[in-house]
Amino acid sequence: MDKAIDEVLDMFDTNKDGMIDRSELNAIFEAAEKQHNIKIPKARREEFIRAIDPNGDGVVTRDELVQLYKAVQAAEDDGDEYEYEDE
Ligand SMILES: [Ca+2]
Ligand SMILES: [Ca+2]
Repeated sequence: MDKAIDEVLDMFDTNKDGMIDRSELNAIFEAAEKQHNIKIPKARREEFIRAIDPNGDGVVTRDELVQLYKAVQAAEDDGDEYEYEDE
Protein backbone atom coordinates (compact mmCIF):
# COMPACT_ATOMS: atom_id res chain seq x y z
CA MET A 1 0.00 0.00 0.00
CA ASP A 2 2.83 2.41 0.86
CA LYS A 3 4.17 1.96 -2.65
CA ALA A 4 0.85 2.95 -4.19
CA ILE A 5 0.77 6.12 -2.06
CA ASP A 6 4.31 6.97 -3.06
CA GLU A 7 3.40 6.55 -6.72
CA VAL A 8 0.46 8.93 -6.35
CA LEU A 9 2.64 11.47 -4.55
CA ASP A 10 5.36 11.08 -7.14
CA MET A 11 2.87 11.73 -9.93
CA PHE A 12 1.09 14.75 -8.47
CA ASP A 13 3.63 16.36 -6.15
CA THR A 14 5.47 18.23 -8.87
CA ASN A 15 7.67 20.36 -6.57
CA LYS A 16 8.57 17.27 -4.47
CA ASP A 17 7.86 18.74 -1.04
CA GLY A 18 5.95 15.62 0.01
CA MET A 19 2.52 17.30 -0.16
CA ILE A 20 0.01 18.13 -2.85
CA ASP A 21 -0.99 21.78 -2.62
CA ARG A 22 -3.82 23.70 -4.28
CA SER A 23 -1.86 24.65 -7.38
CA GLU A 24 -0.82 21.03 -7.85
CA LEU A 25 -4.45 19.95 -7.45
CA ASN A 26 -5.48 22.54 -10.03
CA ALA A 27 -2.84 21.17 -12.38
CA ILE A 28 -4.40 17.71 -11.95
CA PHE A 29 -7.85 19.08 -12.82
CA GLU A 30 -6.51 20.93 -15.83
CA ALA A 31 -4.68 17.84 -17.08
CA ALA A 32 -7.86 15.77 -16.68
CA GLU A 33 -9.90 18.43 -18.50
CA LYS A 34 -7.46 18.54 -21.40
CA GLN A 35 -7.14 14.78 -21.60
CA HIS A 36 -10.89 14.17 -21.68
CA ASN A 37 -11.80 17.46 -23.37
CA ILE A 38 -14.23 18.34 -20.58
CA LYS A 39 -14.82 21.19 -18.14
CA ILE A 40 -14.94 20.25 -14.46
CA PRO A 41 -17.36 22.59 -12.64
CA LYS A 42 -15.97 24.53 -9.66
CA ALA A 43 -18.47 22.84 -7.32
CA ARG A 44 -17.15 19.45 -8.41
CA ARG A 45 -13.57 20.56 -7.78
CA GLU A 46 -14.49 21.82 -4.31
CA GLU A 47 -16.24 18.53 -3.57
CA PHE A 48 -13.16 16.57 -4.60
CA ILE A 49 -10.84 18.80 -2.59
CA ARG A 50 -13.02 18.41 0.52
CA ALA A 51 -12.80 14.64 0.12
CA ILE A 52 -9.06 14.56 -0.44
CA ASP A 53 -8.20 17.30 2.11
CA PRO A 54 -10.48 16.61 5.11
CA ASN A 55 -8.82 19.10 7.48
CA GLY A 56 -9.16 21.84 4.88
CA ASP A 57 -5.70 23.37 5.24
CA GLY A 58 -5.25 23.50 1.46
CA VAL A 59 -2.54 20.85 1.20
CA VAL A 60 -2.91 17.09 0.88
CA THR A 61 -0.35 15.36 3.06
CA ARG A 62 0.83 11.77 2.78
CA ASP A 63 -1.31 10.93 5.84
CA GLU A 64 -4.41 12.28 4.12
CA LEU A 65 -3.62 10.24 1.03
CA VAL A 66 -3.31 7.13 3.21
CA GLN A 67 -6.71 7.91 4.81
CA LEU A 68 -8.28 8.40 1.38
CA TYR A 69 -6.71 5.21 0.10
CA LYS A 70 -8.10 3.28 3.07
CA ALA A 71 -11.56 4.79 2.53
CA VAL A 72 -11.51 3.80 -1.15
CA GLN A 73 -10.38 0.28 -0.27
CA ALA A 74 -13.17 -0.03 2.32
CA ALA A 75 -15.72 1.16 -0.24
CA GLU A 76 -14.44 -1.35 -2.77
CA ASP A 77 -14.70 -4.15 -0.20
CA ASP A 78 -18.33 -3.17 0.47
CA GLY A 79 -19.01 -3.22 -3.26
CA ASP A 80 -17.70 -6.75 -3.58
CA GLU A 81 -20.03 -7.97 -0.84
CA TYR A 82 -23.01 -6.47 -2.65
CA GLU A 83 -21.98 -8.23 -5.86
CA TYR A 84 -21.86 -11.55 -4.04
CA GLU A 85 -25.42 -10.99 -2.82
CA ASP A 86 -26.60 -10.46 -6.39
CA GLU A 87 -25.04 -13.66 -7.69
CA1 LIG B 1 3.99 19.77 -3.60
CA1 LIG C 1 -4.81 18.75 4.61
